[in-house]
Amino acid sequence: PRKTDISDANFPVDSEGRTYHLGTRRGEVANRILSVGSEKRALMLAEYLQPPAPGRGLFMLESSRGFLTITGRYLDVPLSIIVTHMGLANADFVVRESRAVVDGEMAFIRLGTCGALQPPARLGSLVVADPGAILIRRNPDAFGPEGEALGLPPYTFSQPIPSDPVLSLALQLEAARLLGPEGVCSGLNATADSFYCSQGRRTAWFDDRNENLLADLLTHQPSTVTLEMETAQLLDLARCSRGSIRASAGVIVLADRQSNDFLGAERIEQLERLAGQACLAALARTQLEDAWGAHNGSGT
Ligand code: R1P
Ligand code: URA
Repeated sequence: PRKTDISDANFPVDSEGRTYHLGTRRGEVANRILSVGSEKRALMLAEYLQPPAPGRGLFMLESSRGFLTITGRYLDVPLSIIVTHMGLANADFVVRESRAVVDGEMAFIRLGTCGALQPPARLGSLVVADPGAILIRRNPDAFGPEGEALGLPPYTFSQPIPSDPVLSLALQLEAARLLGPEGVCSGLNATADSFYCSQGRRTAWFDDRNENLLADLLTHQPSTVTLEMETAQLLDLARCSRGSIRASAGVIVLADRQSNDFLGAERIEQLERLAGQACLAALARTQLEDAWGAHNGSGT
């Protein structure tokens, strides 16, 4: 979009009503959103969308911060795919700035990748975050001069944050249809604020004090099966959305944290396509108070 001045330091928008980081405005975003971690995944899944209106292309807009929004239809229902990139802050931008330009109830599904801690999550399966996700945060105070003396824990674990049961079930059913029943399972996810230290990965360069992190995590929540970086933020915002957002997530296991195996690139892409279609179908088939009107965006 054209650069215009920003107003309102509390919730910045430009003179066209475009949000500060995603760059979208009312009419360009649907109330059903598939949030994905990479542009490659988004463009691949956009192949399954139909245009928002006959005779038009898909709406596509990439902001100056690299957030790509693609809006079209799936099963004739308006739907957006948004590249969320990685981490808690980016998930926060996507949910809050999309919420600001959409009327009516919204549904978000995240399709991501993850590491597996224990069965039933296994390499190549899709794990639906049902019952939800916990948040693991590094605690900087533990690493400061008084941290050790005070016995502060280097990492903190939140209580589980629930996913929407209707959306989660819809995703499991659609995924079982496309991946086969043995290709999908459900379980508690853990979202970490780093790929490295707060997921228990160890390197020599930093004092991370995370030797016992995965064991401590399983003591805190024995049923945790997956580790990734966004789901808990999405679920927390949905829980706090005054009933205006339903959210769930499915994550493809590409790293086995016990055997250290990693899934091949070709298989990851196959699974992204199938799981992606399951997410799109679950979003399209979930009933919402749908106030999304005719598409009036100015995309390509
Ligand atoms: C880390 O490699 C990234 O992969 C996972 C994590 O949550 C993090 O974003 O998900 P995505 O594949 O959706 O990015
Ligand atoms: N994404 C993560 O955040 N962790 C993993 O182990 C794999 C993918």
